[in-house]
Amino acid sequence: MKSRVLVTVLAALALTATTAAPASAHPGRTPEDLRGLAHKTGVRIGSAVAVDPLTAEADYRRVLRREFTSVTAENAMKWESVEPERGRYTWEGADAVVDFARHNRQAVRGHTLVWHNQLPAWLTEGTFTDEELRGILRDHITTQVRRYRGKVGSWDVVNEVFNEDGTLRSSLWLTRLGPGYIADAFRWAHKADPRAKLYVNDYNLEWIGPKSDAALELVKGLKAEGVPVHGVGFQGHLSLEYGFPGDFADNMRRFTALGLETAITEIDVRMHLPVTEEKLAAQADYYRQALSACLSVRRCAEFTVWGFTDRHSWIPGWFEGQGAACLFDEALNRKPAYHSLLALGRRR
Ligand code: 9MR
Repeated sequence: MKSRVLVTVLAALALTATTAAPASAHPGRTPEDLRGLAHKTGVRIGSAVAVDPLTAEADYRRVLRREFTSVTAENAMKWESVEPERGRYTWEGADAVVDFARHNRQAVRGHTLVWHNQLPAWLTEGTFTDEELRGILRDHITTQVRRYRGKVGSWDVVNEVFNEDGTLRSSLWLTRLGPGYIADAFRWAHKADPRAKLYVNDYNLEWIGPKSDAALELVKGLKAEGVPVHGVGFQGHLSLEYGFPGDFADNMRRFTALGLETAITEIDVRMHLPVTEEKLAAQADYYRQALSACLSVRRCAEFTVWGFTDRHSWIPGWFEGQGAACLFDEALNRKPAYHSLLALGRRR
């Protein structure tokens, strides 16, 4: 009995040693920037990156470099970007993001290997047999993961595979290859880079409900079969309209209990325009609660925003009359949401 207790204590100590935040010399101080927050909390703070401003805008690069410890290509690693014609790979955009990250000591999250969107026409309009299609998916995953072996630390292997009711989304992959395409994708990715952390990623997964229940069942099943799945990404596209998902942390904990990492992979908090101080304050509170949820969960590895500036955000193009969803405004001024995140570092 005694030795079991000792083993438990030692195991707990080992866990603490690998997951706890590094001790800070100034525990009571607010970190200077998000990088400081990341170092204090042990959670990577990332942003999605768009290649055009990365190439063209020095102030965009400056903030990205100063604030973030991780980057995700917003579009440049998607299938239509990297393989616009069968077997002809175009890595310029993806390489630009990875090179920037390496120069600035940032981690890279790979997004995404298998999705139903942003597929090239040669693939969606092609006439392939099921077996050919399976080979095409395997080659695509293998080529992309190998190219960035050791450079991309985590991959969103499958993205948005669920419907809201928890059934699997009908897609080219499901229809033609059957549900086994998910396990195959993880196995192929793992073979191409055995050290990369491999994730299931989705939106509207933040609260407990049919969709997150289904994700939980999926990863449970994959793990039981020995499929190399390591984490679940909660995109976190939130809106002031719908309220903050109050059970976010409890939900994440269900995944942690399976031995998985979690991450908030694409957070933004949109609002109906015009911007008011009240809305900015409410938005700050959503961001704060989301990071708090992550910090309260063991092995929440990353908190990534889907673009850091309102100057370049997908929201206005997709939700009419909405926007201002990011941490920095269009002129790259820090918004209340930014300060609400930093303040969480004070107590660490
Ligand atoms: O931000 C991306 C936008 O520029 C693209 O036009 C869009 C196309 O589907 O994809 C956006 O990113 C999505 C991400 O890849 C997956 N989760 C939802 C994101 C917002 O739509």
